[in-house]
Amino acid sequence: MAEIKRILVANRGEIALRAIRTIKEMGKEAVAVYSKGDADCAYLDLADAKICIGEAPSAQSYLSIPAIISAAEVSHCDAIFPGYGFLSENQHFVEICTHHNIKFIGPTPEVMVLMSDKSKAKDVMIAAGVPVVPGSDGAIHDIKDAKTRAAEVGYPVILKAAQGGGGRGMRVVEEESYLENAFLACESEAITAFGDGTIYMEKFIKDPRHIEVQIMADAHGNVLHVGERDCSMQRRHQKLIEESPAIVLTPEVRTRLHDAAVRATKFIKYEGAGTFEFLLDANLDFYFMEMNTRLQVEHTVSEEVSGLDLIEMMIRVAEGDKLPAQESVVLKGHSIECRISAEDPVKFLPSPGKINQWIAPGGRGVRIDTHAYAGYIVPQTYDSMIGKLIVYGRDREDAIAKMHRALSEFTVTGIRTTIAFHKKMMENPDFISNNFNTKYLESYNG
Ligand code: MV4
Repeated sequence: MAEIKRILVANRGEIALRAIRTIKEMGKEAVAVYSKGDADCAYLDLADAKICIGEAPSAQSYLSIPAIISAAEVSHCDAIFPGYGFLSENQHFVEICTHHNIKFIGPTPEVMVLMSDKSKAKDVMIAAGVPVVPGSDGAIHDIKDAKTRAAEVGYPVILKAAQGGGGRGMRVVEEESYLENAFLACESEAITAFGDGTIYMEKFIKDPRHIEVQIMADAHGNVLHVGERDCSMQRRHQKLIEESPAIVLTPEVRTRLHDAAVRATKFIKYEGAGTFEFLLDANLDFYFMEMNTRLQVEHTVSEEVSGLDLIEMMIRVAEGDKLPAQESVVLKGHSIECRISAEDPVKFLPSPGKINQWIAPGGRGVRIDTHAYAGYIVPQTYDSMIGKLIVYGRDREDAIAKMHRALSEFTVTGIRTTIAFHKKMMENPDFISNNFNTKYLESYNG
């Protein structure tokens, strides 16, 4: 492994800008790629070069392996930073990068594939000694098998597609009479959506919290955790608010959670940034859910409480550098992130268009990661998230106060945004008292 000099940023929007910033700070060169739908994005001019990679639809640009590889070749990049989404978890892309002598800043394709099969990932976690939800121990083969296993596990159960994840391809089954239909529906949905009808079963955990651990691993077997995040404030499997630390945890449970994630990372010989997602039940028992083999949107709150730049660490690890000791990672204070989307704040329907006015908050403890500005036209082609407002405070109360203050300063006109939703949430007694779980927004009516 050698020094990386020029990095192609294979993504768009706020994360592309976020990566360009770190690359420049490291004294390296950044090459931006853009689709015809993003040609007017101002951040492209912050890169050392920009290359058009195709038409606005992602399939013809950000998801096109030939387009991205060609861009890296013609611009003489020695590495690619994938960001999240798009090609970030595509094993073929990683293999092709390697064939072209371009360093993919992330894990190996083998571990990526292993973690993409949620049923296999679960088996690996059992072998690593990480707690998992009791269930079928591997795939279910037919309805008879499903009935036997559900009787052992106890209703309610949840059927999950092995290739699912992020909430796709799941079915909750309350009692045996619903099992047959649910199994067949889940299987055919999985075949349609993922080309693989493999299904596994788990005991259904009621009203869980979503807690995840940020990890970082180098090529020498050193593994760090960068604390945990509470991402329970979600709507239809879209995270809206994330924070670190998860104050619901006791110090003892927190330590066990971090240890489990580090143990798992070492067991699978992981390299780069990754996240272990856990379900946390009302007894504070945690269970491995899935591993994300990429940097996530909400990595920012972990950066705030640790003072680390996780993209810098990813790049250094890709260069073969050794990670610092766990003891050097000092987690302090509290950070909250609100995802700002071009959406109706009540119905959450996309609201693309031109931003007329953009008055961003600032001041102590306020960070905004966004590629948006006054005059920017939010395209309808891509995800509606246009930025992230992140605050850092002494403790959760201080962070909420800062977030409320920052949201009050934030003025965006021309499009609708989720700013109003977040402002209400910062005044919501359940949010303030940390009394919510992943189901909270299903019954919430503003
Ligand atoms: C579960 C569960 C309850 N019990 N598994 C949703 C995303 C996918 N990764 C797994 N998910 C769940 N798995 C068992 N055994 C509840 C969910 C779940 C959920 C989890 C995290 C955050 C939000 C959620 C919303 C609905 C369901």
